Amino acid sequence: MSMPEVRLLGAKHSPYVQRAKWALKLKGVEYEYQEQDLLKKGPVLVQCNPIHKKVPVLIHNGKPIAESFIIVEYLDETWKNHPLLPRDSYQRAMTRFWAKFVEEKFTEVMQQVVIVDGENQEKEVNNAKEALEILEGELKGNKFFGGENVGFVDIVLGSIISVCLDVIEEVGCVKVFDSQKFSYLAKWNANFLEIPAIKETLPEREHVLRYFSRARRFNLAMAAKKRRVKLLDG
Ligand SMILES: N[C@@H](CCC(=O)N[C@@H](CS)C(=O)NCC(=O)O)C(=O)O
Repeated sequence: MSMPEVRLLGAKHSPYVQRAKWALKLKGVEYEYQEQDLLKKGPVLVQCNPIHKKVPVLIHNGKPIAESFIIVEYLDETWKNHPLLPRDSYQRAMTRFWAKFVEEKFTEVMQQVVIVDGENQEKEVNNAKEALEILEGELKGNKFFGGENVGFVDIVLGSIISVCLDVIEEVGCVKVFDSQKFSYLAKWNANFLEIPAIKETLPEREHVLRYFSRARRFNLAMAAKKRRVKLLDG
């Protein structure tokens, strides 16, 4: 049996995998999806992403590509319909700047919000709100960060706001997003979720919830254990 031209190694809960799924769907690329067990990584994942051993991995004509940003850019360069990054070099650079901003100042901060407690959590919640304020200012009244159509920044931000935010708020018992304060972003989220290719490919909330609940329990237990060891060491 011949191998499909495009394969995606993923995990149901993963916001990073979601980016690749959305880019593939928006471009109408047919692919075979292969769910990976991240607690017991199989040989295909290890071979295809030997450095990080993480998902997503896109395999195109037998050649693997890792890292969600790189995958989305690769898809955009290979399938020209529904462009996700602008053609103009300066606009492209700006798009990359904002995608990097979202990743470092929002996605990574929200990953912390869900696994820490107390003062540390408050600090991270404030950092996340600061990032949202900046994004609210950047979006202004535009429909999407990509203009009239969904683009790279929308996909990156959507993978966390539209997929994980309310789950993180529930699991971490915090409130980060105020839809009155961030009214442009709230409208943006509603517009984003209206797009058929986006809503048809959303992960089930239950998988995302299970993943973040487990991550919180595990990290809080590890932190408590470290505190106990420190106390015993005097
Ligand atoms: N920077 C990577 C992050 C990917 C990532 O963290 N993937 C997680 C799933 S949400 C993973 O594979 N984790 C397995 C592990 O850390 O061992 C990307 O953008 O693709």
